[in-house]
Amino acid sequence: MSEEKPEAGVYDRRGFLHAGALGFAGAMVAGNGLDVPKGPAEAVTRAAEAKATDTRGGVRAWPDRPEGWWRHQTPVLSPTQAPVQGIREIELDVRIIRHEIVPGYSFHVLAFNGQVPGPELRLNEGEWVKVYFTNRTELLHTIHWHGVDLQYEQDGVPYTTQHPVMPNATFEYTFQAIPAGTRLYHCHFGTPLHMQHAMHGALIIEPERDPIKEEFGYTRDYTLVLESFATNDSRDDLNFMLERMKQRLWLMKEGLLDDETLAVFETKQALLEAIEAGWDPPYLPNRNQKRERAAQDYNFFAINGKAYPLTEPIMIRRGETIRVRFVNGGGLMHHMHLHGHQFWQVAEDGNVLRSPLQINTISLGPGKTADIVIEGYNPGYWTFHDHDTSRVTNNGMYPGGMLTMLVYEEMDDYDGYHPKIALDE
Ligand SMILES: [Cu+2]
Repeated sequence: MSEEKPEAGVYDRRGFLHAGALGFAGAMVAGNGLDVPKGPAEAVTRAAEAKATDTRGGVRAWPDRPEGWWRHQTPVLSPTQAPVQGIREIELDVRIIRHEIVPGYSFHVLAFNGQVPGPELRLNEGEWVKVYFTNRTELLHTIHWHGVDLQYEQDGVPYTTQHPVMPNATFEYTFQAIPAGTRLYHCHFGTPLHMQHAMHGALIIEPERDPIKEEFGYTRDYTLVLESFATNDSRDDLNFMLERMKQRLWLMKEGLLDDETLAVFETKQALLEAIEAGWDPPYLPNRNQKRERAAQDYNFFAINGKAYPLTEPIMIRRGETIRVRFVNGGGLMHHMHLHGHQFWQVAEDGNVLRSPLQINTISLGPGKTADIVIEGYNPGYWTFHDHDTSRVTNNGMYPGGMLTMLVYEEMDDYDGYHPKIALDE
């Protein structure tokens, strides 16, 4: 029979079932030929093996910790206190490239080190890092370190904490990697346009002791950067911005660039006086100037730079536990739903939750990160996708977009149904 699943009925549920839930879970799965205790004696043994706090839909506690263990290190902050020796050095640049998001379609993006998303940066909590950021475009940029407790002048907000990084210039960011957790970095200049033209990446700060690792013992660690693109407008948007920047650079070279041209004022009073004197701020409708748009017409949705069917599957084995880190680098809300499993949310915005939460759909607003742990107890091919199904499309065609799969390695040997590549259901 082709119905044979690999080792069906002998799933290793140890650690997944709770003593208190055993009767219910046993009754629930008995009719499905899945794993049930063979009798009272075995039930008692399994109950003893099961973790006291583990139950489906229930709670799970972290290992015993001293009071206040979840509080993060106090940052040193000032880069002047950075060590001269042993500081980690990272080079990042930004350039314009063409990026293929689905087979046969590519578009222009602003890419950190020529990659979409930018390279994943992995740091150890408390270590000092120096990031040399070089601008290889004719636009202006900065880098914001999202969720990092650093000195404000390293925070990458143009005209608030620094001047934007000019074409061909290099800016040095120096900070201590605090606090631990799944975080992100992104451009903060012309943010609606630049961040959503791929200037985003995962920033993972590893703690010295990780309660998630200690409690769940996961073996693989995946990062999924969620992205949304408005490719019909991107070429026009980029060209318009390049044109505007060229004008500014020419004016600057000629010594003609004043506050009003730049629309940057030293003080609020200076702005008010300029308006009083008849200056038109750029947001007036009668200026009729095309600007980067905060609300765009998104038509492609990606995970780690690729839309389905180019998305990479998440691999797992029966009995294995894996960690998945979500980083929402786009401008939309996403609701990632995994079929056939309850997973544990263990962290949000990089910070470990007071207790893990068992769910099957995780919602992330723009800039949010979340860490989940998946226990491999149900072999198969399992769809994992944004449940806002308008984002499971490529340029309006379903299926596509923000869709990947949890794949059990055992399925290689399975002679039943295997997934096809569908592009137009
Ligand atoms: Cu930028």
